[in-house]
Amino acid sequence: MSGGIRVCFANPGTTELPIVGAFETVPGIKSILCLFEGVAAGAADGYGRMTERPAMTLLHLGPGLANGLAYLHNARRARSPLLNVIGEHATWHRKADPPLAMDIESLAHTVSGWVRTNHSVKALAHDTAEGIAATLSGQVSTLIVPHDNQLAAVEDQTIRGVRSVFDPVDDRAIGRAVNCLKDRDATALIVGGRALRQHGLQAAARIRAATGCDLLTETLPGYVERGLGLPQVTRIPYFPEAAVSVLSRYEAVVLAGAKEPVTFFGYEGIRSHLLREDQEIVHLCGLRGDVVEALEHLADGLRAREEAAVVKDLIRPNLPEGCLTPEKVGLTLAALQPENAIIVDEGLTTSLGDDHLSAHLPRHAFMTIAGGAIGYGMPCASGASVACPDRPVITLQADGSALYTVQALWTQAREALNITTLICANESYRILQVEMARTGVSLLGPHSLALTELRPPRIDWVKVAQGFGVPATTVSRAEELADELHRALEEPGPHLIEMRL
Ligand SMILES: Cc1ncc(C[n+]2csc(CCOP(=O)(O)OP(=O)(O)O)c2C)c(N)n1
Ligand SMILES: [Mg+2]
Repeated sequence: MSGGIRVCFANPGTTELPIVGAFETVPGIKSILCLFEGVAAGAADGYGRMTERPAMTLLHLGPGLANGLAYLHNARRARSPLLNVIGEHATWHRKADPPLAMDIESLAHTVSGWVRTNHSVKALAHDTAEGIAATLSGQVSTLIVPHDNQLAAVEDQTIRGVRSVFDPVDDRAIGRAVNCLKDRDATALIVGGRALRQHGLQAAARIRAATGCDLLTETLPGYVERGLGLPQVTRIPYFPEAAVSVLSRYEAVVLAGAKEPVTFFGYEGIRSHLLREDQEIVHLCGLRGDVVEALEHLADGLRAREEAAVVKDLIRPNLPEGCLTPEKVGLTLAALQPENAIIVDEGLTTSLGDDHLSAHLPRHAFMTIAGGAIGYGMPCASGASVACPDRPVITLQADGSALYTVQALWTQAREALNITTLICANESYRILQVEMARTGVSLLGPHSLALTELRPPRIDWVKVAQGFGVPATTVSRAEELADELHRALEEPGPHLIEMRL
């Protein structure tokens, strides 16, 4: 019946109550209450990133979906499989234009690769199967089900034919990539999407060993497997000058499951596209293609050997001491993160730039904000932990972003999830201050400060966390952070550590 769906992150209303009731009789789907639709969407995103299988959200009409959109946007950019199920008013009632009525489909199209309103009970199992299948190539599906169709008896409850469909590998594109990597001197392979998981990365490492190309990825990949036995993949830097300086050294780049790199914002005098016109770009496969298979074909086409050069030595940094800085936070995390950790990075200005340590650390999963809509960290960590309850999850969480979806802490406590949240309490929207400084503003005026400082009043993160049922402490020195992180990782259940930066 469930078509492979195991978990539903939900915030239901009256128009979804028949589905809530159905969970009582249909075994196999765990329902998890999230106290804001953005938390439900972000959690389903985290679940999808970890498992490559969709979780379901259950959202209430247009307003419920609207509340989830920012985090569905991140899921779309992360290419997460995710199924939204949204209740609609009963078909006969919709015409009356009741207060909560809204154009749900229009909202859904902004984030979904597949959208359907169910028009008959007979088609419900089929619609659900198609919606789930569409998620499997890495996209959001939205199924809108009118209340009367939810209530009607369904004869055929079997959800059949849930298969993933990738575009076939294009041999001519493989040939072009082989020639490009052989003939050109300075080349880069930019990998994205599913290529950032073990098999794709191993194929990429073979290609690098055979051709000497560099391995790069997008600035904000949705999911990367990192650590011993995997090649280090360099993220293209966030700021355009640094990104251009990394990319300008290549004669040619091959894009494998990644889009052509562009700047985050339009900065005066800087091109949107980070590659110059004279740099050759070869598209190995489109975003809907099977990028892992394409990379394996490319490696074979280059006669790349199986044993590729990957990092094998564990190197942990020494634990730093003294007042906490962003750099010391990164070092402490690298020194202590356990085998198989899941690192959810929304540290923003506290986390830019400690990637070079990661290849020598134990295996871990690493996730970023992908679509840039802040507040994804704690929800995404929640979903990742539901997907992988035995793996320790560490969320590096900027303070301003945390406040968008802070209710995720309650779900973490209720579900007893093994998540340690490290709040980067710099008490400001620091990145906006950095961006203002980039435009030449050296001293922030009162309006700029009013809109970028998070004090007064100071947010007391220990009380906030405790209020949601999560044990919490505060630290301001690196030694304290190491002690508290160690303790939090030892104890089951969620913890929060406020890092005063
Ligand atoms: C949903 C959404 N709203 C607003 C923004 C604009 N924005 C980007 S970063 C930022 C502030 C981030 O501050 P914080 O999370 O404290 O990180 P810091 O810069 O201090 O490291 C804002 C408001 C956004 N990217 N997404
Ligand atoms: Mg901040």
